Amino acid sequence: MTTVDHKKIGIMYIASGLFYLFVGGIEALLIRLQLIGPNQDFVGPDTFNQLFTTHGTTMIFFVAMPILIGFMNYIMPLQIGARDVAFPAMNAFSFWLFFVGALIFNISWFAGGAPDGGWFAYAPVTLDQYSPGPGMDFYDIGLQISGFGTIMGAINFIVTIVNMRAPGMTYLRMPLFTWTTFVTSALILFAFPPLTINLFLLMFDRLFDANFFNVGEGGNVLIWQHLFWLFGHPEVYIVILPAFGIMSEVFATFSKKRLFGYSAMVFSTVVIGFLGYMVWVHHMFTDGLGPLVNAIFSVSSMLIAIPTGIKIFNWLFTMWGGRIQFTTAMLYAVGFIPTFVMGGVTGVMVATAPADYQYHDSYFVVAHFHYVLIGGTVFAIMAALYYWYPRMFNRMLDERLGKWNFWLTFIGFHMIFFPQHFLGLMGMPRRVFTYQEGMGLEFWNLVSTIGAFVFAVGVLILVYNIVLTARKGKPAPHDPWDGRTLEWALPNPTPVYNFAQTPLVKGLDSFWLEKQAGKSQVTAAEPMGPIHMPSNSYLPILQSVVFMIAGLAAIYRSFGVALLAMVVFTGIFLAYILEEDEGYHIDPRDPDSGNEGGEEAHG
Ligand code: HEM
Ligand SMILES: [Cu+2]
Repeated sequence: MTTVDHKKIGIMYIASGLFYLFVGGIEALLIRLQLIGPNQDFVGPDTFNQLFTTHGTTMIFFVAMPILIGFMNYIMPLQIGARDVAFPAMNAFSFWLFFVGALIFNISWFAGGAPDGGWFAYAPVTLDQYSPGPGMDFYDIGLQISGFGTIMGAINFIVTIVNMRAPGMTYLRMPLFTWTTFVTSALILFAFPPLTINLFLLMFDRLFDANFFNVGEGGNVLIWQHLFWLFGHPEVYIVILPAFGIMSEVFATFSKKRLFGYSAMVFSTVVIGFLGYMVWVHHMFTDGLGPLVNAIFSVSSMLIAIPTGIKIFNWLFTMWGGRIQFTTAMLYAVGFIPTFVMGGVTGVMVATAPADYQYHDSYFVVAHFHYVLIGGTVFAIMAALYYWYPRMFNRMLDERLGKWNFWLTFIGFHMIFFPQHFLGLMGMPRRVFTYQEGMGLEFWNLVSTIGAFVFAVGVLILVYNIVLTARKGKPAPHDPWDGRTLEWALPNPTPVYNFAQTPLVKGLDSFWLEKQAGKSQVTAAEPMGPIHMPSNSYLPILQSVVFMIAGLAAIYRSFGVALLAMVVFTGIFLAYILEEDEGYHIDPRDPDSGNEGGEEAHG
């Protein structure tokens, strides 16, 4: 818990994310049970509102983001030949802020009611007049705290990639996963501040009776929507770009070919990142902003289909003529293509402003974004787990269980969400806790709920696979997939200092190049010698806990306590800055110097 090692922090992120996947998954199953047939009162309207709000928020902020950030933490420094991220202690602090933020958000279930204003928390519905309980305060404070962690994490990754690449690792030799980490971090850096500002204004409205969103007093609710989607749309690219990165690695590795159109892939990543900022109003077509505004945002949204199409074709061409191995990771990558393309097609449909008056706030939109979020992000997370597991835990996940895992989640997924397109077109609105008999909605809702349980069984198989592997999995070789990038050049278990000698990079897919040249190791760029390591620290966790106390105190309106906690927080911060800590040195020639990483084998 005091660690500052990027690899352990990465695993902590992934483990927390998987835990919340469980929480968010239960919420989803409860939602589907409520909708299994017409006029049900399984959970009732109030709980239903809380369920869809916490489900959405949890899945985006506490599942998709931390798991992807976990992989970035573990893998990206290895791919660029670095020994850690640029600011290891700040990295730990980022993790603990995320952790306590997620905790605050979820405590709400046991402390007076969960938030119920939707993941987008539209004002004025979320002002205290209309959402009286503490629920939206938990949302507001929880997301602010975890958001600070995310922003710091992004800065850390950007500095790492700019400054800490091994000699020879030029920008256009960076693996695609590193590239997408880079662009995603830039997106976070620009997208999270609007959210933070919004949450801050909402906090003032709720806690201190300010009137930013109170129309009666001259406030403006459109501001919330603009700032939210100025964050919210880039956010969807924040969770899809790293997924594209993962898929690119998996396609190249299991086709035994260099990624087709590497530079086009990099270019389209950057273009998608940029365009991600130009389209936020497509979430607001029905606000009545006028035909010109709608037309501009319609066109800019559709433009995104172009770089995305480039990517799809490059992945297909990577497979073309390759020696394809259908491992579980590759199955997820292949299954991702048609699934994600369908999500993209419905994306262009909802981006057609006049048509969106019909689709908006219907189940059609729910189908759209689950096709991209599950078919894209979740499938990529699954692929990444199977692909990088041997690197992270020294064990191979069982491939036979992996196939079950894939097919059940793949079939279950389409069973849940394909019918939702029809439900939407038949007029079933989102976020409504029930529907009447005789409107033709019964059958597809039933199919959808059954699909949810098929999907859940698929995920449980993954859990079983992880438990089984921890108990009796065989030790993995250090390069089980005949990998192409630097992370596979390291011994297993990964030494604490990563590379005993910083590698010299000679081209794209540098480990592959060395193997082609008949070598089993990468060329070193420095002589063997002692390595400087940062010390562990308990301050990041302590500081985060103090911040959590401040947050909870604010939610309970004990402003004195909150203020005191913030003073302590600042005190710790100063103590940390003033503390003189030189770290320590490790000599890789010493036989058991790298073994500390071995503890991770047990999960
Ligand atoms: C070609 C690409 C895409 C286009 C043109 C597009 C367009 C749209 C539009 C117009 C909406 C608003 C629909 C409405 O509320 O009536 C929407 C909603 C949404 N999209 Fe996409 N989208 C695309 C790709 C993606 C991707 C890649 C993701 C995520 C990985 C995503 C996630 C979402 C989410 C979460 C919502 C719902 C937000 C909410 O109302 O709660 N979209 N999309
Ligand atoms: Cu959008």
